[in-house]
Amino acid sequence: MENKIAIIFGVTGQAGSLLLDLLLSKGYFVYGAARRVSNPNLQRLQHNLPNKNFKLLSADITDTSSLVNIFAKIDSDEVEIYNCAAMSHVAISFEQPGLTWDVTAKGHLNLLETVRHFAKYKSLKVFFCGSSEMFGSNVDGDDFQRETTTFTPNSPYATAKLAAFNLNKIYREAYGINTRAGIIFNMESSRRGENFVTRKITKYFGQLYNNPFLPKLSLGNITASRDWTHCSDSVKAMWMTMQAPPKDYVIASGEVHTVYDFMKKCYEFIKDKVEIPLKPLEELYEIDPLFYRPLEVQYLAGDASLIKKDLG
Ligand code: G4F
Repeated sequence: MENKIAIIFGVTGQAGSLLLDLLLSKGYFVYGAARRVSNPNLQRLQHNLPNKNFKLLSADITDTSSLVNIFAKIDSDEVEIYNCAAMSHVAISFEQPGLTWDVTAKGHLNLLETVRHFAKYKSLKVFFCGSSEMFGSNVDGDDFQRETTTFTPNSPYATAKLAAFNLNKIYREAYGINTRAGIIFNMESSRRGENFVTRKITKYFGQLYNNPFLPKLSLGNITASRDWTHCSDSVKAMWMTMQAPPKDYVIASGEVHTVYDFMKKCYEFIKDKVEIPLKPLEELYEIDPLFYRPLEVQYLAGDASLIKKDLG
């Protein structure tokens, strides 16, 4: 039997690289599209580089011609396209809103336009990584966010994701493009970038294990609540939506914790394992306003019952 074919944009990131692992394990042939950078950032997919079912291609989602070049190279009539490419750090989007929009919003538009033209010759399916940040601070009466909850984005990042999410829907309805989106709540793993809060905290406590005299950990708003899912589970959900008719789904755990709770859990995890007793938790961190955002999403809680009902 022939391999199924997939393209992952943003393959060097956390979600893209875990999706690559999943698709290769399912027997796909995968093209990974990555931007050329002077310092190679292939750590997350190093183990897959020798795999004969994986080909790394140079492309940038902000450059439509590079997308056309990729699609023209792929000699298959049926392709699954996953767009995980984004400027994904919410705080940084306040400092670099233009770049955030170029990559996250315009980038997805470039992809949709390219797919629209190639759809005449090939059967292409698209998945877009939308974000729970699109809800901003809006929750339904039961304190959950779901597919029907009104979006009230409050960062440049969230507006860019919402623009792309809306375009994705418009291209499905206007041109019949086989495209769907996940409204994805926070995804975490050991591959998470170190400037996201869970990895920043786990890295600190990992180092504290070896050196109990580390300087304090500086954090921002530790009262924020997030719905965290292991990213391997989130990418599995992405793949499942791709096997079903095109429809947008919340991808979430439904479990909510504060950043402080997360840190406390990490502290408790290593407390009994270290040889030199640790200081009390309250003496190990400090609040630095540098890590506050101009606007904060204080609470995210996803209701994933629709995807559970439709796709199990
Ligand atoms: O880990 P974070 O930076 O993730 P955030 O902002 O929730 O965004 C992530 O999840 C979104 C989905 O909901 C994605 F769309 C997005 O791409 C990204 O993957 O921050 C989590 C919370 C925030 O409330 C933040 O203010 O932690 C708070 N926080 C407190 N101290 C901190 C810090 N965040 C970071 N990054 N660094 C801190 O020192």
